[in-house]
Amino acid sequence: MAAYRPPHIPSSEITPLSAWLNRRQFIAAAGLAAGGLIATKALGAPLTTKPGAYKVDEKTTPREDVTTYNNFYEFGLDKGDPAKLSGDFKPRPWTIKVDGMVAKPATFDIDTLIAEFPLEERIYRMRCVEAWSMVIPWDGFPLAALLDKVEPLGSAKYVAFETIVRPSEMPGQSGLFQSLNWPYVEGLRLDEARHPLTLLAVGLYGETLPNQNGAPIRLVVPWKYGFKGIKSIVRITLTDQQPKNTWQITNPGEYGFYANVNPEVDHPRWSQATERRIGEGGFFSAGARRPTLPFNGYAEDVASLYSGMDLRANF
Ligand SMILES: Nc1nc2c(c(=O)[nH]1)N[C@H]1C(S)=C(S)[C@@H](COP(=O)(O)O)O[C@H]1N2
Ligand SMILES: [Mo]
Repeated sequence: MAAYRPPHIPSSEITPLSAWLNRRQFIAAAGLAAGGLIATKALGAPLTTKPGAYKVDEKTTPREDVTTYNNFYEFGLDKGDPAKLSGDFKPRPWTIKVDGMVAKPATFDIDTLIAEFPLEERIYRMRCVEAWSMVIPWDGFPLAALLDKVEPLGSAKYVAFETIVRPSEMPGQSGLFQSLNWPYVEGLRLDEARHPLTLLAVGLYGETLPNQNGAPIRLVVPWKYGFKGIKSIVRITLTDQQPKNTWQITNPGEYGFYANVNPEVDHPRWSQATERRIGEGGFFSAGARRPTLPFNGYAEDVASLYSGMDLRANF
């Protein structure tokens, strides 16, 4: 990727990619999205979950904000696009293939998994790399439970994830201008993937996951920046090579593999020291700013995973 000079726009107001694109391309893409279909918002079915062990003692972000302020480039670049343009997406039937360095590779039907694993509600802080945050009541099961079923081999060191490619239902994948390379991909170290905080979410606010939030199944890693939470997962592969992630591929100078929330390491174009809590502070206000916590407030649980590592070099 050639060296990139960022434009001088207030960084709090732009998404990383819209800043990264040249303005002409961005306007063309926005035009395509505006001419696209406007979907009606369908509510998911209620889920039966039990209260999980993990809870944040902070006000939850209103459901309206959680489901209308999204990043999901398969449905467009603007935060409002996923809610507006994901109505044609069909999250069922759905299978996930789990393969690679495992003793028992298998393809799982999503509803069979949901029936098999007891669902837990966990209230997690989510912190995006653009310095906004939410507190979301997720419903899901630990990723470790699924990994156990396929029996990772001793040689497996990392877990790679892949989002579905379905341009017929995802306007961001079918337009003339393609924002990212599809499929969207992500990765974790195996010990991060097995950590009890790492969740495969299938719902929020007690209902089946809305399309715009990553239906039918998405990753939530609460101590990392939001982009690690890959949506609409169709494949999970155990490997001995550190997987690349989409934002790192798109802009390697700005996004790394680890992406642990770290107020001391700034993004090259903005500070990561504070965050704006979505849904607080009123419509015309920038929202209440609060200091960002190391590991997004989960340091006690996860800091030991990185002992001895230089967290500036491994951003
Ligand atoms: N497949 C896919 N997954 C994705 C993204 C995306 O564009 N495509 N965006 C990521 C980013 S940058 C963030 S901040 C979170 C947003 O999740 P939310 O919309 O549920 O808040 O999803 C992540 N997962
Ligand atoms: Mo993000």
